[in-house]
Amino acid sequence: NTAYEKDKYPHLIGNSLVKKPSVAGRLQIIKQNGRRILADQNGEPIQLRGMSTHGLQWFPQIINNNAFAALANDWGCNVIRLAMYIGEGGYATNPQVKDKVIEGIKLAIQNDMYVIVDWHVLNPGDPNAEIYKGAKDFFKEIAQKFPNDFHIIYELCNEPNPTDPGVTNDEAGWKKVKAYAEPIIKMLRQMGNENIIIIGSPNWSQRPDFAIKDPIADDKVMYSVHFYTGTHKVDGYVFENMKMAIEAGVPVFVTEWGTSEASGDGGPYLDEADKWLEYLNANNISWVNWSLTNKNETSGAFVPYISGVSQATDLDLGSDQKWDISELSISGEYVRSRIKGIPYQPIERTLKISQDQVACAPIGQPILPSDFEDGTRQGWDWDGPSGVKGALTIEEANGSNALSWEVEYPEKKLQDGWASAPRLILRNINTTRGDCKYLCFDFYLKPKQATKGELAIFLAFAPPSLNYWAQAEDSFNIDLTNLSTLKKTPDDLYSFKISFDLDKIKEGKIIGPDTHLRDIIIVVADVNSDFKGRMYLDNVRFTNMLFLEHHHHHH
Ligand code: IDC
Repeated sequence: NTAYEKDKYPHLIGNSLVKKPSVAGRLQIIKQNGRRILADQNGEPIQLRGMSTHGLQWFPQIINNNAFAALANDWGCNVIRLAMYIGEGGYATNPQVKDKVIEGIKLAIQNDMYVIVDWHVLNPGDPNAEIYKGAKDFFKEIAQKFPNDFHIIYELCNEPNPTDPGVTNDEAGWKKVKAYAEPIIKMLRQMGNENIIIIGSPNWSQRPDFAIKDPIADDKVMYSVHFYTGTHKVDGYVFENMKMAIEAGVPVFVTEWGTSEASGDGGPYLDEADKWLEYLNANNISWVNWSLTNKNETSGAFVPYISGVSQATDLDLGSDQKWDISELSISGEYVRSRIKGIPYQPIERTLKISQDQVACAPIGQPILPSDFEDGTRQGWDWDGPSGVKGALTIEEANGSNALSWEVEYPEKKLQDGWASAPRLILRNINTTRGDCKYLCFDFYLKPKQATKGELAIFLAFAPPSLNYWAQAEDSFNIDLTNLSTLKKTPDDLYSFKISFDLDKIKEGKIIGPDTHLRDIIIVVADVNSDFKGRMYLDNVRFTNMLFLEHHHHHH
């Protein structure tokens, strides 16, 4: 029983160039056969292989010594990437996330790994945008704390992209990225740092080829390439740009790639990953996989929480410093074997769930108001990251059809309350609010158990013009401790009339009468509750008529 990799993808086996910093020392770039590749202190080729954290503002728990030791020893990583988002609740609004980066650098050094400090430019897409103005001071501070430390690799901008204010996918866009990066490189060099510095490129770091004609004048600068194997195929656009750059002598570093689609979810697409890695390994290109999270998305390396199916893997794994393979996701198990250079022989997974294994009502056509009277889900479905993926059925509630599902929240609470929540999406409804002030719906509970905590219901839209995310400011909270004081429907359900004020949207965003709303998302999160039972949703609609009943909102 020989491993399939041997004949088909010989470069997937073995890891002799994946040298640790204690052996390889200070990195440099050497010229070999017209190409420029990464080398160790002796001028011998080296390949870095490792993992990226997820956004440290969301998953800081991965910054612990046991996890780093497991990655260095059991996984064989010689690099880890610390992804510090700036937007999306990152450094711009939550500067303490920097402390996680500093702690991560120390742990990487302690565990004999190189460490990439990633200024995670994502939204907006221009690294010169106002929100990113702290970049220079940030890198200065890190460089002062770790002067010329050879473990550190600086990644100045994760992914320049067109999101407004963004950079265009052309030479002009590349010039903007250069104009951002050059003063920071100059500062770091003047402070005496000889570290490798990595720069992203337009279109989500898919254009290292711009550096063929217009490189940055520094012999320790590399250019990142990012790909997701469900979206970017070998011989496709990203691959061809990368190959062209490599063959023209541009030093390339894959600081982020995933086995999923570009969204971070879908798949995993492992056959395509084999093809990419075969090329990267054969051509001495270093790579880092996205990402170290137990979020319910396929690119995540750890098993997520899914109600009735799996418990989330603890990112702080304890003192045996080894995650059991069954605690890794399919992607995590695959990537671990690719980092180690051993055959990928996946374990049997019994806890697999797929939409077509559960008997859902037919999905039907997206329509508002959603009254479910035609017996279909009228377009409603589980959203990708939903913590509940059981059957979505149509049941009678209070005398009419409603969308319904079972929920059981985990006993051991996750840091992110949304991760274990049922999360419903009405995709491609492509509607507007018009002159309506509210989005309303009827909601029912039939608990098997509900004695403590709260449920918090959230509403969001995906408007293309607002970065596909606009979340209602208020949540609708249901206190489970006093359920018994509430009146029930004749069919024994607790009944709630829920409304969201569309003039109150987070982050100062505005949904105008004509704002195109692609999707509607409803999340029923758990706030320290023990809720077990059934939920029902009915009559989702835009309206100006508010219910008369009293209910309470929270911020
Ligand atoms: C994704 C995360 C996802 C998160 C999203 C938005 O996986 O959980 O909701 O960001 O913040 C990138 C980015 C990286 C993305 C990743 C997957 O660098 O931040 O992470 N991706 O979408 N570029 C291409 C894909």
